[in-house]
Amino acid sequence: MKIKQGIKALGIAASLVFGAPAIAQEGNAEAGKSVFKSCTACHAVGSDAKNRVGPVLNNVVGRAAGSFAGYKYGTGLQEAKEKGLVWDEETISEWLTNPKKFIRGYLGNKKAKAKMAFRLKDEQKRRDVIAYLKTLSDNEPQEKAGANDVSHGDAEFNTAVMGVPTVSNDPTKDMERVKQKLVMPPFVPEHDQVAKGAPKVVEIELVVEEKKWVLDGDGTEIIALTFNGSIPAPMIVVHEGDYVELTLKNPDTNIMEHNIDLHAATGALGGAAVTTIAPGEQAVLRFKATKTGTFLYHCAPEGSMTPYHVTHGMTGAITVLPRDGLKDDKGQSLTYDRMYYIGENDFYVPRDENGDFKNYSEAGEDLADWIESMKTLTPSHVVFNGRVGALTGKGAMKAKVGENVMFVHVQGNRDTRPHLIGGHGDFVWETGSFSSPPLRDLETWFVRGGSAGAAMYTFKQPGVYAYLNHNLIEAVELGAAAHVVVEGEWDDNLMKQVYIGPIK
Ligand code: HEC
Ligand SMILES: [Cu+2]
Repeated sequence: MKIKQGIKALGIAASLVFGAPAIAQEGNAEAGKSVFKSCTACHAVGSDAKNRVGPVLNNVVGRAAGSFAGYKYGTGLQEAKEKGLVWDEETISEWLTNPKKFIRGYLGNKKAKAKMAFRLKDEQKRRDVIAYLKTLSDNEPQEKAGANDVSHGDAEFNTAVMGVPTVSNDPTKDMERVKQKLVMPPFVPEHDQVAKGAPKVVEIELVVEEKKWVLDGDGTEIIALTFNGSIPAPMIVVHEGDYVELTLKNPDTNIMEHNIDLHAATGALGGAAVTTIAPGEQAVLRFKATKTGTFLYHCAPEGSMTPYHVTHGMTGAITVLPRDGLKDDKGQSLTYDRMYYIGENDFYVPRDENGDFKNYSEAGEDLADWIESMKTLTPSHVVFNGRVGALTGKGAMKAKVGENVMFVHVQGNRDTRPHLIGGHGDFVWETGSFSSPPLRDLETWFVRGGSAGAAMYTFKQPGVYAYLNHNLIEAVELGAAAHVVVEGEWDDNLMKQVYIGPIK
């Protein structure tokens, strides 16, 4: 007899003697109810429960896999349903240990997919949560709705409203197409400030990378979620009237579902409703850039997953320039010599019982801890360009005296207040809108969480300038600071150290 079978046989024998089930130890439904909190980011239960990121879990023990009405299962569970998989304590436990591995083993297919990006590694917790699931039926009252009930727009988008594209109704069929080469922040893609010729179709490709990411000099690490591997995601630059044709790819090696909501786009949750893709899929979204300004874009899957993805790095900016370029408050043309792009992100790295940052090895593993920690609204890190000090030293921005520099600043989540120490905002589009006149001569400007803003300054003195979030605690203690190294001649007329020394 093989060892495994032996253990099973012993289990059955024991259950005959003591009346215990074949599973080694009974779970505790009361404890399981509290474990289930980590499932509610994606699953609802109770009489009025609706499908969320995952299906409703009423009666799931004993239910055919992949069978809850109205839920779009991944191909793996669809196939498993065909093969007759019915959830029992043992299969749910294996699924929770590692959904992908379980489904691959069950189907004997190394490429089978599971959409559930979550694992419950602790065996006792698995038993407890399954014991809790066994107590649930359709007649249970709905679990008290938490904040995670509020999804991003909470709309089941009906693709029927969008219409089917055909060659005859394609407004872009005769338009020139260009591919925009995206670059790493704080740099921005090459672009014309005044548009040349007629509106174009600008093709953009974003690839989601879930990757290890170091946040600070102590080596604090998270599994970041990124567009194209950078935090912030790359800047996109187009002109008003252009069509953006964006290809979003979610490689097979990823664990989570992703999508994109662009604040420059109109309808369908900014595109999020029609771009949600599982690992191994891609989506192509086309939208017309009708509003000028500089805008946030971000991932927005559903419920708690939206702030979770946003606070793991999935924010970027798209700038839509007026076709005839930027104007000052009197309608005169304004041009810049260079543009820099600062992405500010707040992170909420969970801590262990000693107060040390916890470490995780896979995307989604920190989900339950992270949701708890982000609900404190107390970030562990607030940084520019993804890590403390990224835009200082070798990474510092550069300029010359006399150059007019445009700074675009994006924050997907928290309010921020950019300030250039020793300089000013000559022209500031605080809200990001270019159809509103810029404010003049600001000391500090305000960028609302969930938006991008732009400020222009002509440097008049050389030196190392700090560009920071003027909540100085966030800047100095949490990391929201950068440097601009400016070369040129010092102007004594503007400032001179007249004397320093003992009191005379
Ligand atoms: C990050 C979101 C997420 C979390 C957290 C999550 N799940 Fe899931 N779950 C899913 C998704 C998505 C599916 C559908 C999988 C598929 O179609 O491949 C799923 C499917 C399931 C299924 C199969 C249901 C069916 O109808 O076939 C079970 C059982 C399940 N989850 C249990 C749990 C439990 C228990 C927890 C908490 C310990 C949990 N899940 C946490 C997203 C999640
Ligand atoms: Cu995402």
